[in-house]
Amino acid sequence: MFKKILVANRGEIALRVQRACRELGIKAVMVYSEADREAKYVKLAEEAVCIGPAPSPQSYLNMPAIISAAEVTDAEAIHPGYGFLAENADFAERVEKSGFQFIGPTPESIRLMGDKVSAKQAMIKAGVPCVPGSEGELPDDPAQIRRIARAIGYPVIIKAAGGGGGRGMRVVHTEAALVNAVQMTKAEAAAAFGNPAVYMEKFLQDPRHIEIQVLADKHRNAVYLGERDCSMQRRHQKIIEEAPAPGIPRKLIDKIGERCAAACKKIGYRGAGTFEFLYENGEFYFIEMNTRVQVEHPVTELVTGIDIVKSQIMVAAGEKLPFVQRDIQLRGHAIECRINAEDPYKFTPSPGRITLWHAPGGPGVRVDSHVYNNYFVPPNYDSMIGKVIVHGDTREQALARMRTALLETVVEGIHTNIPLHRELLVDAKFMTGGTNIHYLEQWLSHHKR
Ligand code: MV4
Repeated sequence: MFKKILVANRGEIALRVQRACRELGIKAVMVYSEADREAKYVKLAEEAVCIGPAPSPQSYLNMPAIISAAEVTDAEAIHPGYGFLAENADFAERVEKSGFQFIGPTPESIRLMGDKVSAKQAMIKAGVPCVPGSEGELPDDPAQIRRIARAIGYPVIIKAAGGGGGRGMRVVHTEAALVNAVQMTKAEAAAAFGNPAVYMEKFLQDPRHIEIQVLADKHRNAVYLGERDCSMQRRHQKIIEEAPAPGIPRKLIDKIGERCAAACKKIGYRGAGTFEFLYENGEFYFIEMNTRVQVEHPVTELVTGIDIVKSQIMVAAGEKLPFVQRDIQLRGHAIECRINAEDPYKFTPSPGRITLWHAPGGPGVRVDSHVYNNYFVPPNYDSMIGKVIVHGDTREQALARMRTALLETVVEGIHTNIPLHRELLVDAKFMTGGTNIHYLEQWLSHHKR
């Protein structure tokens, strides 16, 4: 096992990885920007290295600074967390070329999944069901483009191979708008991702966003850890996630999960990963794979009892997964509410000093946050300041525990989205379960504040 790991991230996930290291008896080296100098997880660390000024391009995205920090502290491995460099294949490659273990998949896997066209082709080959669409990249010939769209049927969606997470997509409803839309998307993709390649899919109108968590080791063992429902989102920012997904037959999830685990074995995937699906009319359609630990991993940890971050570290060190598929049993229901420093209805960022912080507690309540009394939320980064996660025997119990937890939570000095969460937790449709990806935006449009 590693003796020392460098944590190349900030905020709640940096603290989450530090906690996993402590549990494993591994020393964690924290890196921090000038804006995060006062963070408690930095003070709490036996070692910490300043990697640059507040703007992330000069600190958390600064590859030479991070690799140098690993060199001077004699770390053996680097955990990238999520965001920043977590899905940067060139970073993973530079980490390994410098003699460190990257805690995540190989650069080849990251590259394969980073290109959404090659990702989809790999998944089709591995037997994972995908959205009907073009066979790979779209050709330039307008007649061929029209032929492909006719075969798929309108509406279609044009997506950039270099995109993902909602970037570089365009919905097309008619043939009249098609060729221009393809050209526009290609031009935007070339500018944004340095890759003009685009592909086409049938546009699904009212899907849910369901994702499957996987874990794989370096010995071709792979398991799936059930699913998460991440449909409650606005502008591709998830705000509530839960496991299991309400109302989806377990047999169907198991069938898809088996395919995901088999795909991992087939491509030699290792580490934690997430297969993102759209779910509509009882069918799953793969859209993308995330090659990192995700913000919402705790709901899966609570229903499976498996520590995903510890598992990432153990498999990176070459250990075999200590469980097989039949060992993985789901228990109860978990819900996560992301707490953002923002206006709850206008969504404008609300950085600044937190004059009072009181975290909730009690049975089945978990708080993943780096925040404390008098903490200053820097304006330079993502607005998420923590997550409240609850576990109950049933979804109803989890909902009740979340309502109590958010009633107990006190954040003064800045605005947060807690008032929005409190309203959603008593919303009749959400309480029934199974709302789709458009629900929150529709709800907001007629709950004007
Ligand atoms: C789609 C889709 C409908 N049909 N693909 C957006 C993020 C990216 N991961 C894929 N996305 C979508 N792809 C087809 N063929 C609708 C979305 C989409 C979406 C997906 C998941 C969660 C939220 C979303 C919000 C808007 C659109």
